[in-house]
Amino acid sequence: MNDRFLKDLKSKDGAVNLNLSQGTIPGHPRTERYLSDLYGAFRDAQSYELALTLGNPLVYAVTPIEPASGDGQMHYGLGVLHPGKIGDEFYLTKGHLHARRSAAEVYVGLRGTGQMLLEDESSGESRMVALQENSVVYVPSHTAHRTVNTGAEPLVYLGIYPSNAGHDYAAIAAKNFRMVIVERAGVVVLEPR
Ligand code: S6P
Ligand code: ZN
Repeated sequence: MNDRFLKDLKSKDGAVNLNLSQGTIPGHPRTERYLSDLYGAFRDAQSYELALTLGNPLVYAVTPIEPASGDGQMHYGLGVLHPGKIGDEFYLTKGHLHARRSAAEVYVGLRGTGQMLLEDESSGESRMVALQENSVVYVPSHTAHRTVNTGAEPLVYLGIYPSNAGHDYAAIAAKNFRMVIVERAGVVVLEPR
């Protein structure tokens, strides 16, 4: 009997149920990221410092589900990224590369409107791809990825990845993303940092 089968037997129906209005998975702990956790992520440092003097809101939370680990196993996480802006930049996630660079990931949009900022590690080439309800975004291997909420309601999504992908936040903290996603005259655009 493998781990997964044992866990399924312990839950009522073998399924994990998402609460899309809250962006939570009832019964599972989540990791919360507040504005103060996003030091250095926004281009506009002055607006970031000013916003922090007014409060420290929850920007996003992730509920990871790790049924089993090891070769061939999968993990996934439910993300909820709240709407908001710092200057003209939309609320965003820290972003990361996978510690195991060959690990790709599939994002499934469940609610809200946003973009994924994707940056190829070796060429630095960037693009934004819409992430919204019923859309699927493939994050290739060797690609830094950050989620951005460009809408007025919470952006809720699943990220599904190999169990051994790991997270490398240090590489992003050291040099950040090359581009930012901002609003210009009501239009969401990609601009150089
Ligand atoms: C994990 C996956 C997502 C992110 C989530 C939060 O590989 O990409 O579940 O963890 O979007 O972003 P971050 O950059 O804080 O992990
Ligand atoms: Zn990832």
